[in-house]
Amino acid sequence: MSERMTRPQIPLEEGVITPGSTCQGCGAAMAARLTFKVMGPNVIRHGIPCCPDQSSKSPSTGSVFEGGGPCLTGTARALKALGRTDIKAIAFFGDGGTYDIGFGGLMSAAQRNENVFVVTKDNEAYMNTGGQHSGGSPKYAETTTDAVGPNSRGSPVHKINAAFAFAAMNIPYIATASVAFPEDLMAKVKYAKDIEGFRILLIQSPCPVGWRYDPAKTIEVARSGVQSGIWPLYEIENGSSFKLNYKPKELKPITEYLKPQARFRHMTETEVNEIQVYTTAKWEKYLKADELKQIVF
Ligand SMILES: Cc1ncc(C[n+]2csc(CCOP(=O)(O)OP(=O)(O)O)c2C)c(N)n1
Ligand SMILES: [Mg+2]
Repeated sequence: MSERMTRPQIPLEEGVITPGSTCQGCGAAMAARLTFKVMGPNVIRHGIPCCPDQSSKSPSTGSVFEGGGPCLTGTARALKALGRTDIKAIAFFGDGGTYDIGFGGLMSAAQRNENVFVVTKDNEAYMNTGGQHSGGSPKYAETTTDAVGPNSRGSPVHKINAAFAFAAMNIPYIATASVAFPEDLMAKVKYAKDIEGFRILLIQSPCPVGWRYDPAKTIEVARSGVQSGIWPLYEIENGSSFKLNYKPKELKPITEYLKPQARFRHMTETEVNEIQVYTTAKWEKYLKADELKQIVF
C-alpha cells in the first residue's frame, strides 16, 4: 500500500503544459497536474477523446475510445521489446472512456495483466461533448441526457463501482483518489508507477460546468465528497487486500456535498434520504473491509 507523501518529497518540476485550455476550476486539470508531476518525464501517455487532453509534456499517442486498452498494450509491449523498462506506459482517460466506451478493451488488458498504468479522471459525465450521461454519473444527477421533469429525476441509476469491477480481474493495484487530498493522490501515483502489471487510479475530478457550482469551490466540493463517504479513498491490491486511506470518526451529511451542485437541486427530501442510506450502508462495508484488510466476493 502507498505511504503518504510529505511536502519535501513533492517534485517541483511540472509535468503538464500550463496554462492549458481548461475551464476555470477544472478538477481534471488538477488531477493531470498532480499525476504528471509524480510520473516525471519518462512517460509515454496514451490519450483517447476527453477534456482537457493537451495536458502532459511527455510524448503521447492517441486513438479512438475503444482503442484505449489495445494501444496502451502496444506501447507497453514495444517498450519491453526495446528493453526500456525506465519508460512507463500511462493512460489519462475520462470516466466515459474507462467505464463505458473503452471498457471492453481495458478489461481485456486488465485480464492479460498488461504492464500499464491507467489514470482516470472521473467527472461523472461525457463533459467534452456537452455533459451527457456516462457510467460514472451518480443517481439523480441531472445531465444533458438525464432530464429532470415529472417523469424523470435525472440519472436513474447509481454510478458504476469501477474499482470493484477491476478488482474482479485480480490486478496488482487499484486506488481511488481526490484532487482535494493531493498528498494522498501523489503517494498513490508514486507507488503505482513502479509496480509491474495493470494498475488503475480513479480520481474524483469535479467539473464546475457539468456539476454546476461556483468554479472557486472545486476543492471544497471534492473534499466534501470524501468527507461524506460519497467518494471514499482506498486501495485494493491483487484483487483482495484492502485499505481505507481516510477514516473520519463521523461522516458529514451528504447534503454538504449535494447542496452546492445545481445538478442535484431538484432532489426531494425522500431522494436525498435514499442516497444518504445508500452511502452510509456502503461506508459500513468499506469499514468492515478495512478491518478485515480485504474485500470478500
Ligand atoms: C466512439 C466515440 N463515441 C463518441 C465520441 C465523442 N466524444 C468525444 S469526447 C467524448 C466525451 C468523453 O467523456 P469522458 O471519457 O468522460 O471524458 P471527459 O470529456 O468527461 O473528460 C465523446 C462522447 C467519440 N469520439 N468516439
Ligand atoms: Mg467525463
